[in-house]
Amino acid sequence: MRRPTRSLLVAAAAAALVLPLCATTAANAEPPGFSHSDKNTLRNQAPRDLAVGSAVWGARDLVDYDPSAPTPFQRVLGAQFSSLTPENDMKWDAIHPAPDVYDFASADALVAFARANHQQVRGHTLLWHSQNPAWVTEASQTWTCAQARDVLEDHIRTVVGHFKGRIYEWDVANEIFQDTWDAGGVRLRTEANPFLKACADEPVSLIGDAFRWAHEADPEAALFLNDYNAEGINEKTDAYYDIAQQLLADGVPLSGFGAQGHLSLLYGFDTSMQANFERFAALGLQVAVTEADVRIPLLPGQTGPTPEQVALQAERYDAMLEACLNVTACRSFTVWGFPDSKSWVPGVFPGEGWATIFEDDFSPKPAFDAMLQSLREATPGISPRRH
Ligand code: 9MR
Repeated sequence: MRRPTRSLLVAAAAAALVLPLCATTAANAEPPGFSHSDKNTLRNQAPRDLAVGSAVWGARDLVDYDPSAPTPFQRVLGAQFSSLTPENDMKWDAIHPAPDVYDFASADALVAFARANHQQVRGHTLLWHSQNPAWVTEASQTWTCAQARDVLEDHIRTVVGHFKGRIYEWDVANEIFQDTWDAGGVRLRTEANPFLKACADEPVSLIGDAFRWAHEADPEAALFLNDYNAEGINEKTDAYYDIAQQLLADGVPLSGFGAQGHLSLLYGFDTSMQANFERFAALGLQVAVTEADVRIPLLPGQTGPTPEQVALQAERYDAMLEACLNVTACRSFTVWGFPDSKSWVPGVFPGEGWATIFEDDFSPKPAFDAMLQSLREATPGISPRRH
């Protein structure tokens, strides 16, 4: 438990009165003056055993990085977060565009940015049904399981090996279970995922080997299962709980379970999130919030979120962070990019948006303020950054 004692809470509340919050309502042309030494940043208020991260798309936002002249976005990214997740740069279509071609350029730029800013990197992702290159989609039509295994093994050994020692957590298997509303309900994606499809007779064996190959390529990295709609206790997380037990019983080097945390104000918050994390922690696993964002739906005629929606968004972000802070096995909490103009949400959910914790001018939203305050209360004072 990382919860503060009552007296620490009182002390933190008193400190909050004298320490100016970096949250302001002013719309600045320049980002607020965040710096690595700023006490009022997420990374510097986080408990020492919790990385606070953001997704970032290296190919779009980091390849031009000049440490002596960072962009406003890069300044905030470096100052606020102790961990980065490549939003797209380590996915198959980006990093393995042709059978014999690996392209590490933008992922390397991301890792270089992280090193320059004393940040860790979460790898994302090695086995997924989406964002596979055309050559995989085409070749997989005729794969035997042995062929699929060879292709996946080469990919995992090459990619994980390339970044050996520079990635602290890898999302090895992403979204491997269907949703309740998919045909067949919650079961392994043996149709949409080309690798699981080729090995539909023995998918768990393939998944286990994916973890084994990754572990052999980088024994220091913590290896995760990761999915959406996986915050609370539900049919999908029951399936993950079962497969995690099975993999562990088989001696598979599984280290953790990640709940992505893509929420919408259209739905209520599942208060069983902490209990869900606790049951995975009881298996000896780490847990993580890997892709947090909270999208806001607008009614017809509305041009922006209401103050009530913004306040509710802050509550939801903070509820996810609290679930993580309350479980010691939760070692990383990652938001899925910022500011709103860089978010994936409007492109996928028409009518919804405003999902991140920073305004487009990088002024912090109430969600940021709430998270900063919770981190401050969890461990009063400044915790050393993780390196
Ligand atoms: O944010 C990512 C977006 O830029 C891509 O276009 C999209 C393609 O599927 O993937 C988004 O990230 C996803 C992540 O990799 C896995 N969980 C869901 C995320 C949002 O779709």
